[in-house]
Amino acid sequence: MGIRASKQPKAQVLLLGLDNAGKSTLLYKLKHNACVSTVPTIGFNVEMLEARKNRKNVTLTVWDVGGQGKMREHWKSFHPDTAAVVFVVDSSDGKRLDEARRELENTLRSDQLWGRPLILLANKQDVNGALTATEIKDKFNLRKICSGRDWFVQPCSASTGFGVEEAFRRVVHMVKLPSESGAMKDNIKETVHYLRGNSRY
Ligand code: G3D
Ligand code: MG
Repeated sequence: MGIRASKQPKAQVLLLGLDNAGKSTLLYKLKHNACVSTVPTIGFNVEMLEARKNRKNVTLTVWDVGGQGKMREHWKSFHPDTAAVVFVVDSSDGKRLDEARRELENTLRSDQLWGRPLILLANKQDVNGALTATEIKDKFNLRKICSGRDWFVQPCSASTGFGVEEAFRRVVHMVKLPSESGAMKDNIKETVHYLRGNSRY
């Protein structure tokens, strides 16, 4: 089983967004279909999710990196080998939209993320008065800041599960699998090692 698993195509997905956007809630909803109570992520969470793509089993390694101000400088440590970026926005928090947009723009400027698809999740759609996915798309000027890459905006609620499966399907559809020659090898151990070596958190 271990041998078969290691031959499966793998890709790394980076789950980003401001603190409190709902990243960890989303990750655990995807992994366990459960609504778990979260605490602010200090450092990162990582989960491996299985999916089917091109009639093959694939493994997506999803990194959920803490979104608090001091953590954001570490986001770039995760850029190498990222095959898709999922950016989670709290659609009910209009006051922090500009801050979220700036962080997304900074992320997309990274050379290491050139051409990688972006899936923007307009989360917390269950909250009354939440901005719609279209409003967020327009406020973020996504058409402009995503030129040169595939992108998609998905409304969802990590709490209720609304839109979460669709979001995952979209990620699987858009993620570019590394060549099976191992050009982008599974590097959880290496990345953890790197982060520990550079860690100040
Ligand atoms: P983060 O990992 O992006 O920092 P969390 O965010 O997943 O820790 O979630 C932060 C808070 O938002 C949590 O509430 C969580 O329950 C809530 N949340 C996440 N997704 C949704 C959603 O879709 N709808 C609503 N209404 N709330 C959501 P607490 O109260 O535990 O801080
Ligand atoms: Mg978190």
